Amino acid sequence: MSPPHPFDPLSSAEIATAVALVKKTHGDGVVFHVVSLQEPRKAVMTEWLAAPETTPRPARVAEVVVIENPAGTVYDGLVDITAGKITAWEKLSGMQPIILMEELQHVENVVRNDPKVIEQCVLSGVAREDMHKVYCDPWTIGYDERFGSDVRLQQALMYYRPDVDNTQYQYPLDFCPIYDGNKDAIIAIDIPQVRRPLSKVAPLDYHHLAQEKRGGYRDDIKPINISQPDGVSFGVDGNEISWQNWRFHVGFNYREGPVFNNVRFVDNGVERPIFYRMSLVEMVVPYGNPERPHQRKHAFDLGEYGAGYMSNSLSLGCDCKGSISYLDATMPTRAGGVRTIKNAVCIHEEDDGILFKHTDFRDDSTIVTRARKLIVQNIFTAANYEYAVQWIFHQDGTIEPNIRLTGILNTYVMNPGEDTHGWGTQVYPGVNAHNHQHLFCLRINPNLDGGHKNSVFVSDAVPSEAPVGSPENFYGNGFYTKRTRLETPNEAKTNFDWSTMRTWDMVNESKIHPYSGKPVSYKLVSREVPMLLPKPQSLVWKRAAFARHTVHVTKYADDQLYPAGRHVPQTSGEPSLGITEWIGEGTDSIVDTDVVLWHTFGLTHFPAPEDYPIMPAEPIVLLLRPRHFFSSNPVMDVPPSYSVTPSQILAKKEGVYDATDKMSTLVVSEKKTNGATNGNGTNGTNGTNGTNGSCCKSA
Ligand code: ABN
Ligand code: CU
Repeated sequence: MSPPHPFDPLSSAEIATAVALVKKTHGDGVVFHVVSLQEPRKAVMTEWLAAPETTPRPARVAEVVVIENPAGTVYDGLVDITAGKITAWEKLSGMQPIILMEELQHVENVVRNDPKVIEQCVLSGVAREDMHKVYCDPWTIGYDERFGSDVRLQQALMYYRPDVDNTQYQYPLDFCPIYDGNKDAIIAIDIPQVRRPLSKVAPLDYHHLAQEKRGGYRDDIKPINISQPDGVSFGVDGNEISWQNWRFHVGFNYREGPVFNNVRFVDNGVERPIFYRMSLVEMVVPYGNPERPHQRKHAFDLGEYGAGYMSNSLSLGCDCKGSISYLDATMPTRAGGVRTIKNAVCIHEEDDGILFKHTDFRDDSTIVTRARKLIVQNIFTAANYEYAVQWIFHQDGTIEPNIRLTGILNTYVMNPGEDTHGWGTQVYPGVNAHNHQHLFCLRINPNLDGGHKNSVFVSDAVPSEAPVGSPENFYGNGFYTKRTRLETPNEAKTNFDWSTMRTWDMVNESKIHPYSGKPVSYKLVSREVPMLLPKPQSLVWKRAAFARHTVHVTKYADDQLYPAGRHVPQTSGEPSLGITEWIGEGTDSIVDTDVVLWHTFGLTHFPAPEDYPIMPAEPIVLLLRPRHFFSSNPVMDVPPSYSVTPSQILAKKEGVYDATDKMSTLVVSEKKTNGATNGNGTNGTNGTNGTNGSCCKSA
């Protein structure tokens, strides 16, 4: 068997080797929170990538984070799997490693059997014998100053299901038990001053059984299918993907889910590096109700729980439609076993509308070319919410990170007629969904054209500074792009500016475009960029420093991956970990060097009844666009559906290029209405449709 690609995730055998080495040295009392590839150091990996045949293969190294019980001591180490030895082993204090689903699931049993919790359930209106109908979503506590960071804590958000098929989020309970993992016990219960008994409102459920009782499903949707009769146009070789001119490696880890390494684009036969590494590295979901204990409700879904750990097994024809390739993910279990998430990533193509088109109004000469896109998707479930993360590669060199939020609102019980004080919305009788934000952090390490020396600029669209009537701007219409190079991490703390439609350019200043005279660049276009609403000095502001600005830029360093810190549960934000530590004084030069761009984007969610009981997916779209990168439009060699030149029109169409899709069919409207009667939606009066060939011919 060929050795793994150095960016490949650890295999089951490698996880087993790392676990065995740790257990041999540290005993069977350890439980495993992380056993994951430590990607090769960039310097070593860059050498290997340049000459894989002749350069020694980088060692396979596992990052390992364990808790040694019964003391609950946390260790963070490295295991060199190739050499078969532990190479680093550090005892941590006041830090809690990522929380595991196994830990969360256990807490539900604990709360059901805890006498004080039972007492509160009964007070809320749950029958004592119905504790099996009580559920909880245990969240890591976030940070609670009463308990600090030394003991491992969870806050149990409590719910009730009258029937096992009822969604629990419509029956929240009003109190919140605190679970101590070291003691394996409930150590406190937060009880609000105003009590809110269990809602007795009839359920509104979303599963098919509930819908069938409500009258069933609509019957006016005809099938729509993606058909690729000649197979797909992408190649999957292990974790290396090639599609059209794209080449990249997709890794996967417990925390980020998919990781894109060594992203290149073949331009006229030459492979041009674009990004060394690109991934989602963190997200924070702060809730906006300041009343205790809701102030504590904010989740770091990647750093505290792990997008990889929470990944769904995607299924054919549902999560991904068409001709699909899948990648499995191999994760450790707490006991040191191996768990495979089948189909954790799906890869497929879709039609993407028109890539380009032009018709000359004089003579109907025309070209129309359809676009195709490649989607690499991962979906994870973070308790109530689903995040469908799509990385969409376009033929023109654009990469589109696209996240669809769906799933269920996090809810709290409310009394009839209760004032939400604006901190939430009654989305259903008795159900208060608090305001919150979903803020993601994208990390990009560019290496445009192989240069590990890049800079970042902000681009602002601005009017001329010269006043109307001045010689430079006499008519007042002048405007231009103001490009400002970000010289230091302090200067690079930049925010989206609606008034200038600000974008950010990652640039290789040593490669100048021959026509535009501008350096090759990739532009970040992102407009869903709410500012962090928790105030400066608030707990979230301190813990999620990456979310204070739309963009940060730091100098590259191996291991600076996670902007809220390597171990996120129960950090106090004092000091603020991750990006603030790395920025330090913020005065080092970030010009023409190996840089990392951190981008925070997302949305502020004011829940509404339409989000209930399950949210229709809401998309967030960003674009990474080549600018001054290609000599001209890089997709002119994509075969058009239809092309006819002026001379062919004059010569009555000899040699017309016609590759129109023979699967597409004409739908003729049964109803004849005045004016628009030709069935294809065009009115056929200006001569541009119906005369220039089969592509645009009317019926
Ligand atoms: N959204 C916080 C969360 C994620 C996973 C499990 C529990 C809670
Ligand atoms: Cu939301």
